[in-house]
Amino acid sequence: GVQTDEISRIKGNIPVKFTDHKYFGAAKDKNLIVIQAESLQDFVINLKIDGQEITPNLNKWVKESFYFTNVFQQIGAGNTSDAEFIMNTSIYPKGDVAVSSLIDGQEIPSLPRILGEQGYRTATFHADDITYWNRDKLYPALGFDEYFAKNYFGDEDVVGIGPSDEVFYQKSMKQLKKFQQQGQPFYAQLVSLTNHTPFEMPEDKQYLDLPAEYEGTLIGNYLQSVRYADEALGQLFQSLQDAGLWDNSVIALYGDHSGVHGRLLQDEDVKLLGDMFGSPYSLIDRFNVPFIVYAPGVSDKNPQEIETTGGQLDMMPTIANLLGVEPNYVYFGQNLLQYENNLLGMRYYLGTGSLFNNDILYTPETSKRTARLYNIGDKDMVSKVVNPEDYFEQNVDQLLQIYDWSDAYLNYLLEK
Ligand code: GP9
Repeated sequence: GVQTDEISRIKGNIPVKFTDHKYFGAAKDKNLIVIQAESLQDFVINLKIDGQEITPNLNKWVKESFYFTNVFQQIGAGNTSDAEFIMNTSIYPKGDVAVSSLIDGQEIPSLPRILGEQGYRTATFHADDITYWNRDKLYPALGFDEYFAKNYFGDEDVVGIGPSDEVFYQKSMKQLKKFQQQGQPFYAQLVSLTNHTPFEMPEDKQYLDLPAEYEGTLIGNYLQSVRYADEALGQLFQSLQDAGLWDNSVIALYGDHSGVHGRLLQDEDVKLLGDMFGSPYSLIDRFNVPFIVYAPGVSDKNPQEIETTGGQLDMMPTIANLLGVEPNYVYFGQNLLQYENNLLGMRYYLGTGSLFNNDILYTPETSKRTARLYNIGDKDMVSKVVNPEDYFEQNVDQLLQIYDWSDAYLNYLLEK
């Protein structure tokens, strides 16, 4: 649509047809399995502590995938549920209020709806109570045919809020196999749970041998918990292979939001992170979530690490393009395999008007004219006071227009 072209232009791209990309439809009619990984930050990928990988299974998998290394969270107060909303719509969330709390009976244009029109069966899986984050309203609004929540997953092997990721994936697999038997392509979203704050794992689920100074700290606990989440993912990947689903499914994974942040993060934790990275823990590290897309016959033949800056809004168009389905409504992200430039906003966790492009994160402080500026490449803070016009070709007000359009569109959808 016209507005989508205008959005591309504002981001600094020459608009091209969605269908003109070389990978458009490269994974046509494949199943789609999208894993939303709780509290997973990008820095753990390929990180080692005392020679031990934190995410050995993901590290292996990124080598046969498209791995987007500079994707940032864009959620608002709705945290995990906002991430689900963004993934399935490519519309900006509200910010200071969870989108799901405003939903009651509306029909939101979405990936489940457009895949449903293509003959896909759609389902979403999460082991918490369905009313948490108003998901009993959110999922039907997003057009999922079915959802599987706490009632289905039970209370076996509970860690923290719910059943362990191992149980979650095993029980989800039972349904995926049923879908497979019915011969209809499916879209399944799996929203994991175990790697949730405070990240305290029972002894038998701790796989890392941590250096003494990490033991019992937020960072040590987070690394153990992520290591467990990765172990469970490794089991899921094996099950998908054993079931014969690996070769006919696009499998995508992303982090919903940061895990190490806020009041729990003590000075000693920041130091431990800096020691591991060899550079200070910055806002870039905090908001950078992994986004990984595996498309059989496509990404495995030409695996890539893609550095284009992206946000959670970009995940839906990127995946839809591979599947060969063009969204039939206004969306605000872009296919990250197609466009090299980007411009995306974040609010709530950073002041409204915070923007990322390929080079910098710009975050206004007291006014639009003073800001902190971080370099995406080396993650450092560049300067305390900057004039955005020196860093963006576009005028900042024009950039913020994208928000206004997204908000106006969402308000219209919510009022219907
Ligand atoms: C709750 C779970 C975690 O059901 O998804 O949500 P969060 O606290 O991360 O928003």
